[in-house]
Amino acid sequence: MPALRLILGDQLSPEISSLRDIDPQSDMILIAEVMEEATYVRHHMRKIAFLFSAMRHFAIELESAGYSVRYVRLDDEENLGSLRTEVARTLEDHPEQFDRLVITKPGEWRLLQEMETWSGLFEAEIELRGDDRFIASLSEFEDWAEGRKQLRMEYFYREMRKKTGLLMEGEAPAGGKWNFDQENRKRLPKTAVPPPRKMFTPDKITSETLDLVEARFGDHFGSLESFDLPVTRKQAEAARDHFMYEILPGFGDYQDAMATGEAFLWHSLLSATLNCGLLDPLDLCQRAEAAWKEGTAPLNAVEGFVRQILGWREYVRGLYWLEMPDYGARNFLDARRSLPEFYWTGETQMRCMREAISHTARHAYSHHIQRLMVTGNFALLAGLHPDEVNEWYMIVYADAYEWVELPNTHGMALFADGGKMASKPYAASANYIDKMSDYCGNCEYDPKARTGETACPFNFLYWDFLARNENKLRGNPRMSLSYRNLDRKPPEEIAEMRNLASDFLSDIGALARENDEPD
Ligand code: FAD
Ligand code: DLZ
Ligand code: SF4
Repeated sequence: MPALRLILGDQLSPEISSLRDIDPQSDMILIAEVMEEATYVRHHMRKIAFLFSAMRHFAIELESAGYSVRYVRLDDEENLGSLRTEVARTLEDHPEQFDRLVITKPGEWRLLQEMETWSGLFEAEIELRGDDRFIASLSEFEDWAEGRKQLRMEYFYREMRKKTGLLMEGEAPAGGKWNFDQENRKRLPKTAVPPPRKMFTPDKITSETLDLVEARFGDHFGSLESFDLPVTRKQAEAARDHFMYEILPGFGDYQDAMATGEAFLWHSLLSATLNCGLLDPLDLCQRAEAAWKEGTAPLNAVEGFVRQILGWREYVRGLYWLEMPDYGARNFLDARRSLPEFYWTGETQMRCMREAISHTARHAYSHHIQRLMVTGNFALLAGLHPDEVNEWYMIVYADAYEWVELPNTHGMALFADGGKMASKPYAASANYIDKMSDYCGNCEYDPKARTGETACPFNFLYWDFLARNENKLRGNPRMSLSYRNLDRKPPEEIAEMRNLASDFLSDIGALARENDEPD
């Protein structure tokens, strides 16, 4: 039965389930750049350019392998603007040729829901296949989650280590410990120089894509300047190998560090190519393990890296599909303020926020601790509405798809799921940022001051956060130390900090949204 096979922008893997039984003689692959996907949120310009260029290169890869590919460009005059209409147009252009439309399920609930309505629209039978480019299947995750009150990543991760045998010595974890996190929290020494990165000069295809994005999406957030991302499988593999040999050895030590002007440090920068299918997660973990076995990278670095992929990445994907469609609707802390403008402009006196937002605008990237403990922590402390914060994270990062963005933002950063994912909110005062970075030394605010003109906003917002959410958080055993500290503060100081918080939030335009229903 001849089939039309639809490949989405984040399905750029030749082994994807929708291509598995392809017949090159009779079947056709459809890949389409469409306005609907490019604008359902106003993605960062770099993210669109990266993905369109990667899609175009993937089409060539498939053609070179002997497949028939219909590639629809965004500026194709006939382009009807959505995946559904492009499927319809292809089927109309090839009457009675295809009995089946084969698709690997998309990574976002909204699109899956839409595709599930397509069967009434087309004569071709629709076959939606599972996405098995992950190490754990969704049913494996469901089985693990079944009957558990709390879904802690650490326990899931241990199961995954046992299942794959990665970093295992028989039944025991390599090195006698499951987790080397304690060794991975070093502050960056002044003399440390982060390693140089592999950069990829745009070829003709990428240059054309950059022109298209500038013309069509020039008013979206971010910049296309010095575009150097890997867009082919070969380039993604070169970036992967560069990471494994040159960068992985230092990955662990400075995993939580932040430094002025340094966007990348020892992070892998592999998430965008991994999430769109140019790299494979199990292969990455195996290569990292091999580096440890060959003695080129220490165990704390390799375990830290493997945990991010085998643990966190698999876990958030399982959680997303387990909890959708309701996951994003919860607003446990009743956070109601709107996102201040500086999340888009970076114009704020808070040095740490300026750094994180400027890296984000420039690279469509910032590393995990900037996402979690700077922009995420600020949003949590300020009580910014989860819908607005989730949308910002979906827009600004080249690696953002809802299956991975939503649990990280809604659950981990904002605690909006009430503790499904994290055992307590990742709320922190300036002390944490000061410890893990050199930002505070260059800031107009004083990280030690809680009150007064130069008090760091992370301080008074932190205490305001604890006081404001007391009803919901005091009973959490992991918050007891924080509340004991709050109890020790003189009431006048708390009142002063709460006033400062209120004035500050008004000044920056983080205003309470009107007409919001309580959770
Ligand atoms: P590295 O630090 O080198 O880590 C290696 C790999 O591990 C990453 O490439 C990534 O694939 C994986 N990984 C690490 N942490 C996580 C995690 N928490 N969840 C899932 N995978 C992880 N990651 C995304 O891929 N897309 C997102 O939209 C996204 N949104 C986030 C939003 C917030 C608020 C937070 C706190 C984290 C978010 N993350 C997201 C997770 C993480 O920050 C990024 O995966 C990481 O920063 C990507 O950079 P890297 O490739 O250099 O990662
Ligand atoms: C993110 C994105 C963008 C910007 N554009 C397209 C596109 O034009 N065509 C396409 O097939 N996919 C695109 N994508 C990726 C999809 O949004 C992604 O496949 C879904 O969100 C499911 O994860
Ligand atoms: Fe950020 Fe406060 Fe430090 Fe300034 S003093 S960099 S605002 S934590």
